[in-house]
Amino acid sequence: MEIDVLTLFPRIFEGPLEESILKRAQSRGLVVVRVHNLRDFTHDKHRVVDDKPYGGGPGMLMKPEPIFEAVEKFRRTDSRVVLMTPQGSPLTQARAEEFSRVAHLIIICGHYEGVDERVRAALVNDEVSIGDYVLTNGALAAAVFVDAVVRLLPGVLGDENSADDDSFTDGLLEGPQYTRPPEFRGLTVPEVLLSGNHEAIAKWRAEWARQRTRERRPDLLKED
Ligand code: JE8
Repeated sequence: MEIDVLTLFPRIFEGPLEESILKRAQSRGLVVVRVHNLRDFTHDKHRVVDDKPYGGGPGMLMKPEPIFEAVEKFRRTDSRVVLMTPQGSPLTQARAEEFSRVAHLIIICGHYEGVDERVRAALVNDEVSIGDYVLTNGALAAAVFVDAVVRLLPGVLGDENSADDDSFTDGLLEGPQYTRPPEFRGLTVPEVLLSGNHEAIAKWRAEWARQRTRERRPDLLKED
C-alpha cells in the first residue's frame, strides 16, 4: 500500500510513523507513507493556505487551490481520497479493513475551520471521523487512521499479536490479563490461569469478555 498525507503540520506524523509497528512496516516495504506540506503547493510569496469564509463567520478555511494541486499531482486510477473531518462517517474496525484493501490512499488533513466545500465535491471519495470529540485539526486524526489501517496489511503484525485476535473483530472487549509474578503486593492471579487447563481458561476468558462488554459497552452486544 502507498499513502500520501497532505497536511500543514507534517511534523505531527514524525513520532507515530517512526516508532514500533509502523516503522517496521515501512522498513519492510509493506507500506510507503509520504507526508507532504500543503504550503509547498502554494505559489505566492507568503505561501498562504487559508482565507475568510464567504458570508462571514469565525475563523478561516483552507483555500482550495493548494489541495487541488496536491491531489491532482498524486492521484492515480487506484487511489482513494479521504478527508479527515468531524462530519465524516465514524471510523470502525470494518471501515479500517475496507481501507486496508486500497492500493493508494491520499489523506487530506483539514485545519482551521475546515476546507472549502469544492474540495469535498470534486476530490474527496470518503469523509472519515475518528470519533465524537473535537480535535484541533485533522492531522492527529489522520495519524490514528493510518495506524488502524496499516496494522491490518498482510505481514505487518507478527503471529503473537495477529489482528484476528482483536477485540472488535469478534465484537467483544477483552477481559483481564495477567503476567508474572503470581502474587504482587498481595494481589493474586486467578487460579484458573495458572492451571494449565486450556479448556477452562478459554471458558473463563469468554465469560469475562461477555461480562465486561455487557457492563461497559452494551452497544456492542446489540445486533444491527
Ligand atoms: C478538525 C476532528 C476527525 C474528529 C478533523 C479535521 C479540521 C471548532 N472547530 C474545530 C470546528 C470544526 C473543526 C475544527 C478543527 N478541525 C477536527 C477534526 C476529527 N477526523 N474525530 N474530531 N475532530 C479538522 C479542523
